[in-house]
Amino acid sequence: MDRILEFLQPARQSILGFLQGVLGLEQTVSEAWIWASLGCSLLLLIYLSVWFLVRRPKTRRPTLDDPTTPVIEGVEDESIPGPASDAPPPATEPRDEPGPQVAPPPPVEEEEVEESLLDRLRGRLSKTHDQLIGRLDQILGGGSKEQDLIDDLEEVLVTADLGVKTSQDLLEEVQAELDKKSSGPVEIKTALRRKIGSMLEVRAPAFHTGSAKPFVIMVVGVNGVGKTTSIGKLASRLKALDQEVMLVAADTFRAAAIEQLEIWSGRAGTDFVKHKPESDPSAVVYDAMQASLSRGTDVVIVDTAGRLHTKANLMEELKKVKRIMGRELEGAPHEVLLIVDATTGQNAINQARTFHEALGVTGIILTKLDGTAKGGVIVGIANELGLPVRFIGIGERVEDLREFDAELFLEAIFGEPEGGWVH
Ligand SMILES: Nc1nc2c(ncn2[C@@H]2O[C@H](COP(=O)(O)OP(=O)(O)OP(=O)(O)O)[C@@H](O)[C@H]2O)c(=O)[nH]1
Ligand SMILES: [Mg+2]
Repeated sequence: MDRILEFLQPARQSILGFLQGVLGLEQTVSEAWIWASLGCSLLLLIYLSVWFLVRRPKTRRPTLDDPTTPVIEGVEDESIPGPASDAPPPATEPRDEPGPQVAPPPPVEEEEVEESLLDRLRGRLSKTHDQLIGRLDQILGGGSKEQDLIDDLEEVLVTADLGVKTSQDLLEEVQAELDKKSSGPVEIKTALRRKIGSMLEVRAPAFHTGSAKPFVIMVVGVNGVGKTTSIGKLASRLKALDQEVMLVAADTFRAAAIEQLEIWSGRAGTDFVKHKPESDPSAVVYDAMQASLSRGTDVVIVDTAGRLHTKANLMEELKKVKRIMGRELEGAPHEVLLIVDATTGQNAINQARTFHEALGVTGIILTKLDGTAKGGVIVGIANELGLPVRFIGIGERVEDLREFDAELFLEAIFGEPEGGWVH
């Protein structure tokens, strides 16, 4: 305290001189004025310091402008105005064509009600459950004759978007069960559950990013299915596992698409490679491959277009992008992930077939399973194309991308089996 008073002495003396000499105030009045004004100044100083600390912008995320890396021509990564992770996403540009609007990543909610994985999945898949199992229960409990039962079941399976072939396969299973005569509704339902389970268990190499460095993931799918959003969520998952991730904006169709990926990149804290809108996607990928190889990136995730500016065939463009990856790194891309929107229903199987024939898809991410009754499409895709479902999207938040677990999925859809769960 003495030190503070000593420090304030010169200020006190000069104000005292001013008040007494110029204004002619008495000694006691002048002293009161001095201490009041010094106190106010101190309070103002404290207030300004706190305000400055609270409003100070957050630290920028890391970018490719690391001085240890050689400058890569065409990689526009310096001075990217990355948004603060908790700032509201900026407004996005209007689309060049009609289609789903660009969705900036939703804000990260810090507090979430504790909910088990199964409960959450059940909640999100409730419409598919109602469409498939709710109706199934009605039919099985209705005491219909055998042929009526088969007809009704067929209708349920087809309208639940399992696809014609898959529905037929399942009906054969039901027929075999009915032929046993001793089978009732419970046995039929159990047989269906078992058969759907075996359809979902596709034999495929595991999704293991450690098998190559960098592990290159090419993400494809028609526009609006959730490619960019799924990439953002996947990047966050990988970053949480301490992987060095690079996101690549090879969907150059519109500026907003690049911006959207950049926001996700900022949130997850990944490297980011982009060119100008409308530039050649292959050139972006070439730069990204070079950069990731020189930096020792663990995982490179490439966002691609669902449509093009030119009349060029989308599949031909994507094949070219894929070739560039393989040319720069043998074996790349290590995973070609097809994003499929569950709400598309039956059409999703056709889309998947087209992409698979052109690009050799290695896995599926099925998005928007929340709020749709068409979740059965997952069974059709797995069964008809023999492609593994790697992840499912059950919402727009980061944590809404889930590794696909066939058993958990069945539990969520079918509900508790006879005799309860074995824990
Ligand atoms: N409800 C829900 N919405 C999702 C899910 N995944 C993505 N979306 C939403 O789907 C919309 C389209 O997602 P994008 O990631 O922009 O799709 P895209 O395939 O990159 O679209 P283009 O870049 O136009 O080809 C956005 O509004 C997303 O928030 C999901 O699992 N559930
Ligand atoms: Mg996109």
